[in-house]
Amino acid sequence: QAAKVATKFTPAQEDYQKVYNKIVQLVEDAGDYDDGSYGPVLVRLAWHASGTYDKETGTGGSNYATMRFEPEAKHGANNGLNIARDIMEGVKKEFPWISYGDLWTLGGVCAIQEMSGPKIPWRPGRIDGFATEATPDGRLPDASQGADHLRSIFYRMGFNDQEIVALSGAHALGRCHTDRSGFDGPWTFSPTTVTNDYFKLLFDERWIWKKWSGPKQLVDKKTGTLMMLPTDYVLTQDKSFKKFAKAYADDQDLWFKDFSKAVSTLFELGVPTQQFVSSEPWILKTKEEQEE
Ligand code: CCH
Repeated sequence: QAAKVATKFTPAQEDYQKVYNKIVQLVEDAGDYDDGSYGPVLVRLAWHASGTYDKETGTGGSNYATMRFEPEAKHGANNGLNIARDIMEGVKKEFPWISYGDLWTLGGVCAIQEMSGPKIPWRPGRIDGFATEATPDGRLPDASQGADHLRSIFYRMGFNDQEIVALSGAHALGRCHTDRSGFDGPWTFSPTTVTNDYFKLLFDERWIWKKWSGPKQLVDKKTGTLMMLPTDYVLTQDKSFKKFAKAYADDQDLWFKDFSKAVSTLFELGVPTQQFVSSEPWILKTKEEQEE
């Protein structure tokens, strides 16, 4: 009689689609949070897990999910992301075979797609690393700074000016929380829907410095309810950034196309190509598409 050989479970695309669907379900079950959804904070988790990449040393990025460890979990830039990590823990319980890096980036993909955004090509292959691989503080952008800072942070990840502007459009989603970053307010009137309103508002509204004891930020003069960070506003002030920001304000399809490409690249930073299970990223289906 042949001996029983323990075979390792090799998940296929349909298994990752199941994880995607579980994220959708947990976010729905969680109900009204913040402006109505956990989606934005899941996008921020995926971005902060990836944006620590340094192309010179090949360190950081989404591969090892080092935000699980202190001190990275406690870096000021990651304040509040424990909320997103906790939601993802519920998914991990049902699909223990998925790595945290894959799970968190898939959470970002799922959130963007389900909030009416473009498809984000994604593929699995990230592995769980160790605390020794955690990145030093200061790799993520500081919102109080200007164009030089934005360039030095994003060029370090390997992005150019066009990609910096395209990625910044993610601020169509979510809001700032005084107990997390110190800043306050949402960027748009529809913070749980992916639109190019961030770019439109940057140009269409009059932005004035907020009079308060908090960190320097702008508010829209008309309603006083929207906000821009100094790093957002600089996209209208720097000549090179402005050209792209204007183009995205005028053409949502163009921004969707460029945003999709840049986010897909962002979420793969730091992952050696040979680790990916497929040579091309996949397009996972939205909940709505599966109901058709
Ligand atoms: Fe961001 N972001 N972000 N951001 N961000 C904040 C919130 C979100 C900067 C600073 C802040 C990107 C780029 C930048 C999201 C996605 C992206 C907050 C408020 C600050 C501050 C945190 C709080 O108080 O809760 C700076 C500086 C940059 C420089 O470029 C990029 C790139 C992305 C994604 C591609 C999302 C989404 C949020 C909302 C989170 C929430 O909880 O609502």
